[in-house]
Amino acid sequence: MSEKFDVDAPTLSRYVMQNTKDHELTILLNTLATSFKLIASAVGRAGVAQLYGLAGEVNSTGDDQKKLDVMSNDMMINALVHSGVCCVLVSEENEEPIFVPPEKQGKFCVAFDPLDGSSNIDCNVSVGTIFSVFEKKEGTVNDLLRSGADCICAGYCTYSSATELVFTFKGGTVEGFCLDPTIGEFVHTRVDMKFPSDGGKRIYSCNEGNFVHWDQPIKDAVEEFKNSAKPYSARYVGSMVADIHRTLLYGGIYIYPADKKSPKGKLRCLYEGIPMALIIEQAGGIASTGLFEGKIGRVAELTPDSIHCKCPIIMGGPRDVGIIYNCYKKHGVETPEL
Ligand code: AFP
Repeated sequence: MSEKFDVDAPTLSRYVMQNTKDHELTILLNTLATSFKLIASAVGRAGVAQLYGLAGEVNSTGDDQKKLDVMSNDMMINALVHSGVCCVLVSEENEEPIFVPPEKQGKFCVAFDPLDGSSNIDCNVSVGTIFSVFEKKEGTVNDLLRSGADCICAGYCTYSSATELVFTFKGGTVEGFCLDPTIGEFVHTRVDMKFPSDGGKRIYSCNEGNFVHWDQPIKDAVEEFKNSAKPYSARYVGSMVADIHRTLLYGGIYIYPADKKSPKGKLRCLYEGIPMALIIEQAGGIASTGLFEGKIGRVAELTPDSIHCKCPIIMGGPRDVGIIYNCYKKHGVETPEL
């Protein structure tokens, strides 16, 4: 019987309670986990519940909102507002920040993309939620417009063949939890996740349709990936959560660089760049901006100048980020030490 039933389930709540003495942070993570269960359920039932398709609105970033985008957003906002531990919320789906009513306010500010990659949803390709957490200072949006170095917790949840939550506390390890549908709990399945130290699988991941817009060093590096003695495989889902989850587990490199068409890149700094950078770095990888506004820096050190601002992203291990840096060096660009 004990082979089939876990009599000592290492749940998310247990992990969080054991690893932080902060009760409000425990409530926050449980609240987030509840929203992820709700979103997973909606994504899983999208076909039968006729949730595919557009809601008829355009979101803060100019994308058409899907019905599931709207639902996922409502699920997260309702859960976080009523948690009693949040103060300011920023969602990809809302142009303006959301201020929690004073009687329900707590000490956290949370930025999130409730359903990232949702243009993939109607054909059942993986989607995910990404979040970053900051501590309240003045209770305004400025609390979120701070360096990624001030982010106290970051993570993502992927809705795919399994629902999996990966998160890290500032300066901590990266931990993975799978939703066990038989008990409705996230169970600790990946302990101290590490980016493969040898760089892992030789995979490059990017939207190569943007090739003509890229700077020469990025074009050269991608050509090098393809033409090396052992050519890299191309893998690109177009859902950041899926592409980063694969990169973290298998290795390789994921890039969405700044280019002539999008000088700041495409991805959103607060709820895509910074949280993913924290996870990649704390798992032992590199999260670089590539050449951005005249220099190459760490995504995790960026300070967003507005809640929906963008940033370029180059994420991988030293083996592959090094190939990109060498291409920059050949064009006279100073590169950080790896
Ligand atoms: P959607 O949520 O509109 O599908 O955008 C997804 C996303 O923000 C990120 O998850 C992907 O990695 C990236 O955009 C894909 O962008 P391209 O379609 O330009 O490749």
